[in-house]
Amino acid sequence: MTLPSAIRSVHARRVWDSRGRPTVEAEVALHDGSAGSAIVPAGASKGTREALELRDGGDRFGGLDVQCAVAHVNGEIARAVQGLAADDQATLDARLVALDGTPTKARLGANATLAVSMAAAHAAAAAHGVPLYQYLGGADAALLPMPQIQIFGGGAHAGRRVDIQDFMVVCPGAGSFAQALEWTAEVYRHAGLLMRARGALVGVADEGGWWPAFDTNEMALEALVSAIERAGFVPGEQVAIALDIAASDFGRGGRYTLGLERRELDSDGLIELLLRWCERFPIASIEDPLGEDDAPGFTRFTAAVGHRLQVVGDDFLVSSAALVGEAAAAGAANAVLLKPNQRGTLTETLQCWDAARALGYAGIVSARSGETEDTTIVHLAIGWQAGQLKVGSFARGERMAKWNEALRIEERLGARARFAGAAVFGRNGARPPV
Ligand code: 2PG
Ligand code: MG
Repeated sequence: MTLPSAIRSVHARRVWDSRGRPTVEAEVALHDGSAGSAIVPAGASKGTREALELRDGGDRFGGLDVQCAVAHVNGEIARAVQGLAADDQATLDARLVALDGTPTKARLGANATLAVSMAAAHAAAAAHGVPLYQYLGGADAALLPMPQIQIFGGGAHAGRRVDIQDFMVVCPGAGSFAQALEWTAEVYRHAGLLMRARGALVGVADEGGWWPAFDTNEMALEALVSAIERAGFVPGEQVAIALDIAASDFGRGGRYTLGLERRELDSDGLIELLLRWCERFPIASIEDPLGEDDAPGFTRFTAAVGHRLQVVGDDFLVSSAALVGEAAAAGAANAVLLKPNQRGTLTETLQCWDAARALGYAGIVSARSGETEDTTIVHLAIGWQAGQLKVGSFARGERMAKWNEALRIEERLGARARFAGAAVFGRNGARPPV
């Protein structure tokens, strides 16, 4: 007998992301007539241990076409998953992993496998007649995440105009997700006014943050504090700073080059610089403070500040349960960024979050710098009760689609909705900044 939730057909097509690059969309249709679709995002500052995104190479679109990944979905993958129950995600994803047969999804491409993994989850939610966040998290899924929202872009997302990649804000003082967005909207607006008043031409970087026209990295931090104050908020209490240093982009082997300031630093030098910033500025969270290959640096940095702020591994941990286990044993980082395309299936990403949560790590579900209108990650953040969500800035449709989706869910949950609030920074001994 065919289950109603059994997969009837899978179809993929090439669509385009926010950088105008090709990416993979998959549609999964079930025997009961339900269907779901999802689009895979793409990073620019990637960890070397991420699952492999299959690109065609050659001349077209700078070698970035995804016709091979699309063909894999429409051929091999479609045949292999037909008849599987879409609402048995673990079995479906295990089939995708086994079919690929490599440790990094190098054969079929993590973009091919993830598109199907996510589309199947959407189809399963539809078959159960509930929104995806509720399908994933059950009736308890009512925790709205603390948003991390970029105000200035930098690093690989802004032609390396400044070294640091993401200058973001979080709102530990806000009482709801909707209020955190309102506050961030004011900070973003004031940051734009401030740049214009300085004569710094205002455009936006890859994720919608203001283009970083600064002479030093510290000037960006000072401007961010000014924007928070001009918007009428108490820095550190109501609105605090979150940074993604993305240090792997300017350092290897414990040697770091700050291009903007023409400075070479070793691991200890970079740690010292970041610790000074943590003293001077109301910073609540720092992502990838050291390079992905600098585990000892991560341990030293976490020992120095991990009791009072969030230290996040992104390129360092690449959403891997195994790497989180190793990091925890070494006291490196106390939070993990969760990006499904770093692994290539939802199940493996959730395994990372389960492992991290059990070890006392905080979790931040995150978009990539190359995004689309797909809002799956919002449902993951709420359904998995991650507590935090990073999507980029407060501009551009591919970012706003996600913030607006979370707003709709908060409204739909009504009195049941809870906001993660300042408590998210309180795990693992870390406390919110004052
Ligand atoms: C990151 C992300 C989002 P990318 O480093 O956290 O800012 O960037 O998708 O380019 O890796
Ligand atoms: Mg990052």
